[in-house]
Amino acid sequence: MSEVITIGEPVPTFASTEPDASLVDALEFHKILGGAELNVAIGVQRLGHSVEYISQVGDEPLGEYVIKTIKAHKVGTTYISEDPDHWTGHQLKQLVTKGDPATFNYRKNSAASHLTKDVIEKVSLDGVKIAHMSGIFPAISATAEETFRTLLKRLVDQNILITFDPNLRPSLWSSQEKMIATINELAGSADIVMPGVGEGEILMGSTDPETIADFYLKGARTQVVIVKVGPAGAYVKTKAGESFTVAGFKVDHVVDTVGAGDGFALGVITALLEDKPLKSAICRGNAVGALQVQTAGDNDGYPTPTELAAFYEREGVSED
Ligand code: KDG
Repeated sequence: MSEVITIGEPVPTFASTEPDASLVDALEFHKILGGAELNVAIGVQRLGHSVEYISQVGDEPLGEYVIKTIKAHKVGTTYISEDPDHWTGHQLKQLVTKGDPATFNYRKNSAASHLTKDVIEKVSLDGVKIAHMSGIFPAISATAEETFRTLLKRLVDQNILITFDPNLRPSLWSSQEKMIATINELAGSADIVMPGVGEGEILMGSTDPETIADFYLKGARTQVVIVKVGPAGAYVKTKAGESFTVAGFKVDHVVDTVGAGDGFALGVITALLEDKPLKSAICRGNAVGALQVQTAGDNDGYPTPTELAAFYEREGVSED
């Protein structure tokens, strides 16, 4: 039994250690583990909550590395299968001194892209309070999309609270039209939708947080839309008509932006698990995002409860 469940593709990443070298020219890399939904799972666990991660890896060294690392993070591995016929998807990542790093995915035909829906029937949802879903898994193959939809249906049928992060990865989709149509449709099954303002522009053509929120609030199940507006924090609107902005934290030195959105999601999720009000949950989302961008690695900055409390103290902010 776990409080949180998520499904995704783990992404062993070869991260360049040469500042601003292109992925072509960089010669030295170190191996880290990312994957948006896995990042969320790692951070949820670090903040003291139990979580299961559904996925599939190859029966080769990268697959073994993934399972070993996930176990070390104490994230549940009950629903991670091994596929003897396909390799674990992976990625190259640039090291940049400014802006977002370039990445390149080796994920076509990966083990996770062959995860079939029969695994979902075996998943126990007993005790699950929140399911975190993102737009990446349905992008990686038709099989993965079917598996994702099978899980989504079970979650909806059992009335489990669903958070959804569009997590746009255009290079993984067969076309931009398919990406937009699928993500906008899937979002309607989530209780809480968390797009970034830049994603809103691509998905529904506006950079105005309220317009983006109104668009996703039309979703059948959606009760809350949280639009991430980068360092400015997040704009929130609920189906009941309440709206507010929660300011972000100022970060003097950004080391790596990757994993900030996942940090935001896990901050919101863990605060909701602790019955915090929505405003406090958004504040925690902003805090975890701010901590994450100050470290290298896709999930290294996610805090323990003690580290989170120390951050709030330094900032002179109270979550409640
Ligand atoms: O959100 C962070 C992820 O982007 C990263 O850890 C790996 O690119 C990745 C992905 O698509 O999951």
